[in-house]
Amino acid sequence: MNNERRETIYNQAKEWILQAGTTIREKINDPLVVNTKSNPNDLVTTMDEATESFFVSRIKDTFPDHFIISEEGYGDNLKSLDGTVWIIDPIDGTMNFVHQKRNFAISVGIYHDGIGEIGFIYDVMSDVLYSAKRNEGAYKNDVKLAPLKKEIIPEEAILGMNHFWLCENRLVDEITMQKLVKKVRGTRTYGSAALEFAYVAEGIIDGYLTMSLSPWDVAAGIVIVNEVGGATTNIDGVQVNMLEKNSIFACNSDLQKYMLDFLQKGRK
Ligand code: 2AM
Ligand code: CA
Ligand code: CA
Ligand code: CA
Repeated sequence: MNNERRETIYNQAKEWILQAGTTIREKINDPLVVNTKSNPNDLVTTMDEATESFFVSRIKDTFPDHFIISEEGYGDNLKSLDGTVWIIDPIDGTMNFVHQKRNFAISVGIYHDGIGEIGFIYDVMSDVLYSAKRNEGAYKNDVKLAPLKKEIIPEEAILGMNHFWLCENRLVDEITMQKLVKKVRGTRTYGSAALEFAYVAEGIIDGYLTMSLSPWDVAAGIVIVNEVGGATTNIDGVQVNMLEKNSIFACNSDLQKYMLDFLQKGRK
């Protein structure tokens, strides 16, 4: 994708994201219709759907040759990442949106022929926009994020992860995960994958570990974390496939080898 084209798409995406965020803030106290999807904790609201539909209709009008992968069903059913593909989560952290009215984000990753070119993660209620363009660094609002510091050791690391890792699970035995939780300085669970990626990029957590996420949960975060020199793979150290669900391990690259070795010890 040439730079001029990318700049146009970046500016347009940013405008729509800020606009969608303003609408959500204006309606944050309106009565909500909440439905469930795969299980009683898997929520979707009319706001998730309206926000996704807003993006899809704008993109289809303005960039009719672009494709869309998105959570709530308004996008395309893609078998390939050829061309320009917007990978959108209209509200990441729907449970937080419903229960807390904060700590959720709009996540938009824009890929061209499978390469992440642009990433946006918008913390709507805080009005903080994380953004990145490939090879141009990552930003928190207008401030450039520093490259992640290299000297981090596990004993001084804070990891983002949810508590299901400590229950019996299909990926890593829970004793190994309990050892990991005791080894590191601290753990955090924020409830929005996109925000956890943004926090890794900002350097306020040192890694983020998750069992199974969809492309829209991670597409923007991967672009942003890569731009500060972080590592973004699955828990086996393999590149993430943007057409499937993946386990995820995003981190300061200094921690990567240690953590991947640790996880392999308990890998099922
Ligand atoms: P969502 O809010 O867009 O669904 C919560 O721990 C994080 O995991 C959120 O980023 C959430 O995204 C994501 N997630 C992915 N699949 C989920 C599911 N089936 N149920 C709840 N959260 C899910
Ligand atoms: Ca969801
Ligand atoms: Ca999500
Ligand atoms: Ca979502």
